[in-house]
This record gives sequence, C-alpha cells and structure tokens, in this order.
Amino acid sequence: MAHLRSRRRLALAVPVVLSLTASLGFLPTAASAASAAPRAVSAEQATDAPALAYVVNTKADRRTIASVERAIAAAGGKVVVTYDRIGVIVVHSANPDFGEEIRAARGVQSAGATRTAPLTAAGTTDEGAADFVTAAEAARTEAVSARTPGSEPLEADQWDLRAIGADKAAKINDGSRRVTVAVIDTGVDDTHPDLAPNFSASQSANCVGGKADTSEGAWRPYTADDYHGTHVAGEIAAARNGVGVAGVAPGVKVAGIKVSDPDNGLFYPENVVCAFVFAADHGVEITNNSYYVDPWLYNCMDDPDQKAIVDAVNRAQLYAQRKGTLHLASAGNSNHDLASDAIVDDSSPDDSTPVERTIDPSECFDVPTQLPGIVTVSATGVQNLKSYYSTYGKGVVDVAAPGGDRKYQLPDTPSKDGRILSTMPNGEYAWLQGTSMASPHAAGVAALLKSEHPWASPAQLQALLKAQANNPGCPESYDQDGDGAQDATCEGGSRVNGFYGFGIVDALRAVK
Ligand SMILES: [Ca+2]
Ligand SMILES: [Ca+2]
Repeated sequence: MAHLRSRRRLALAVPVVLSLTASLGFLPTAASAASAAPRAVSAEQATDAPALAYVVNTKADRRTIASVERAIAAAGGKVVVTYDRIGVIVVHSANPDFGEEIRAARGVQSAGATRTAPLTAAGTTDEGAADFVTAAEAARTEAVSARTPGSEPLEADQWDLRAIGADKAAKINDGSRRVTVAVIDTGVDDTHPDLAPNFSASQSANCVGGKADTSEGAWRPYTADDYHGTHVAGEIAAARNGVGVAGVAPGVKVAGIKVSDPDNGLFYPENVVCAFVFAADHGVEITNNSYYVDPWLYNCMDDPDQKAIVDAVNRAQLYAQRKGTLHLASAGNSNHDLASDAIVDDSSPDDSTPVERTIDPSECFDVPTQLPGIVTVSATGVQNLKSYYSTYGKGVVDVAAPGGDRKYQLPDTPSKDGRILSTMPNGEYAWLQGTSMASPHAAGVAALLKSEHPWASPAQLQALLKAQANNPGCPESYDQDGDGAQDATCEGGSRVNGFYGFGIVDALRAVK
C-alpha cells in the first residue's frame, strides 16, 4: 500500500514524522506492547515453498470461469477465491511459469503475479512511529478548548476542520446514520472511545489474502504499529462526544476493511479487490483509499503482471461504483506531476528489490487513485497551499483537502503543529501528515453530501464535491524550500488546475 503505511506505508505518508520522532527520541507507548502479538501463518504458507499470488481475469460468465479454473489447476495453481461477478480469480502457485502458462489459456483476458516476493517472505521490521500527544500537551490543549463551548477537548488543534468549515457544518448537519464510509486500510480500532459510537461492525472485514473474514474484530489492526487506518477513520467520523477530537462527518458511520499484510504491512492487489467487492456487497456508500496497491507505485500496461493488477482492481472498483459506492483516494506523497511525460520511480517493487525506472504516467498508473471514476485527492496545509510532498497533476487531481504540512505551513494553534490530529489504536491520539490524511477529509465531505442527497449516484456526488470546492488558483511561485528553484509547477487556471483540481473541499457548503 502505500501512500503511507507502516514500513512501506510510511514511505508515502509520513517520512518526516519518522525522522522527527527518532530525533526527539520518543517512543509510541502503544507500539511496543502490541508488537509481540502472534502473526497467523496459514498452512499454505507453511507448506508451499516459494509460491506467489496471482490475479487471473476472465469474462464474467460461469462457463468461461469454470474452464479457466481447470486451466489454473493444470498449470499448477490453486484457486483461493473466485469473484465470479467481475471475472477475477485469486490464485496461489509455486510454478515459476504459471503467469505465462495461464495467460495462454482460452478465456483468460489478463493474468499476472500480484507480488515479486514469495508468500512466505517475512517483512522488514523498520517500524515507524507517529508523534503521540503527550499527557502534558493534551492537558494544555484541553484547557484552551474548554473556553470554546461546544467544541471537542482537542479541537483547538484541529485547524483542518476549520479550513473546510467542518466545525460550522456540524452545527447544521453532522451527517446521517444511513451513510457509511469504509476505510480500506490497516484496520480500524473500533474500541477507541471516539470511534466506537460510529463504528459499523456489520460492514467491516479483514480482506487480507483476498477473501473476506467477517469474524468479530477481524477488522482491527494487528498491532498498534498498524495505526494508519485508525487515524484515517477518526478524520472522517470521530464522534462529537466531549472526548478527544471530531471528524469531518461525526454523524455518519465508519467501517474498517483491513487489507494490510501482517508480515510486511503491504497492501497487495487481491486484498484490495476483496475490499471493493465487500464494500459494494455490504451497502457501503463511500470508500476511502489512502494507499497505492503494492508492490508497484506505478503499474505499466506493457508489463503483463502490472496490467493484470490494474485490470483486477479496476473491475472491483467499477463493480462497487455500479452498486452506488463512491471511492476517494490519495494522490500520493512523492511530489510527482502525474500530468508530466516522465516520472522516475525508484521505489518499486517494494516487496523485494526496487529498481529505478522512468515511467510515462499516461500509461503507468498509480492504483487505485488513477482508475476511472475515483476521486483523486491532493493535500494542502493551513495556508490552503499544496503540501510540499503532495503529488499533483492537471487532469488527474480532482479535489484537494487538508493533509497537513509540518515544514512550511504552521498553524496558530496551541500545538503549532501543521499536521492532522486524529485517533490512534488503544485510545490514543497523534499527528500525521500525508495525502493519506487529505483523502479522508474529502471522504468526510462526500459523506455529508450523501447525507443531504441520499439518492445521488457516485458520479453526481463527485460532481457536487467539485462544484462546491474552493479553488485557491495556482500560486505565483512555489519555491517552498527557498532555494530559488520551483519545487512543483502548477498548470491550469483558477477554476481547475494541477495542484487542487477543482479546489479544496467545503464541508459547510455541503450541508447548506
Ligand atoms: Ca470526540
Ligand atoms: Ca525550491
């Protein structure tokens, strides 16, 4: 995954957090206790030596699928799960030629490995850490906000809510209980006091491995290090309950669909396929996707494996759109211009040994954010200016939202922290920044719009989101580090441009 995530996850979202935490020498209190938790190893992982996972995409009819399933067995593959309505079959195989052999089988439209490291590979353990709110900080901010009646204890530090009018919106309409936003991520700790009131367990699952597990608590993070999804969930729907923080849409429901691998934290494609199908089949109105599917930051259509990944995830997300689900996704944290002719990526594949390659972003896609119909969200700071890390691109970014900028855009809040404050596992709170934090703000506004317009289709919701957004326009200069060279080039006009798409989302207009 990877617009952030623990190990890889952090690469996108919060590299700065990591270094800062290290330099301050603080440890997240929650992380160490939980990391001793056992990791499940399936029988298959234990016995099938160097197996890879594959997606095999076919015409979605019973006959074709049955014939392809026979071909899969003949090629030494084992079907893990078949999504017959979209013609996507998840397979494990230890045959090194499985991909080539199955692509030649009748009825197969695309097929390829979803990883470059064997299923048995253990992940790295370079855990990242967020900056948790210390007791002293919490007491200070609570004292400040106690003077603001009707606000949450930590709300004085939530500049992001005020930036999009979410504090005022909550007084008019805080969202409908009939709207659910599913957080496709590292799991959600629904026992957090700020999340418990709004959590929808019946729409939550663990999709790791490609097949949904809905048993009690399966949606929870493996350890407190897998905090990303819990932070995202709070940004969307932390309750206005006199405790901690508030989300953008504190009256809607939030669900968790876990897709991060327990060994390495990666968001493999088959997990994400499962998540979109599960969300669609369980009446989820909106999904938030603060990641890219691993192991490739950009999936190129001239590579058979990467093409199969794009195809499989796209089928799943389109299926959900047809069932009425709107998807929002982070643009990425690489400060890349997705409208340029060439991008140098040296981060992929991120599950084995990355190689440097120059890709054309019109033929190689960041999935899911560049898939059709998905709302691509860039990040801004307190000055309503693109965050230094945010990926952008004219015709690619749809809207912008607060994701934080701790380097160049500092708020006049009690903490002076330019990032986003939200919920963490084990009842804690912490600041993070990234387009991972921007997408959930836009998802929260979309949830308010859905509350006001219950019959709106995904396309209509997206149109409303864009029509109500406020566009700062391209800045005259974007030399954030002050070295005299532009750090990114904003193309377009005051209505739509590469930094902000149609503009920064507006929670207040959504409910007026
Ligand atoms: Ca609260
Ligand atoms: Ca510069």
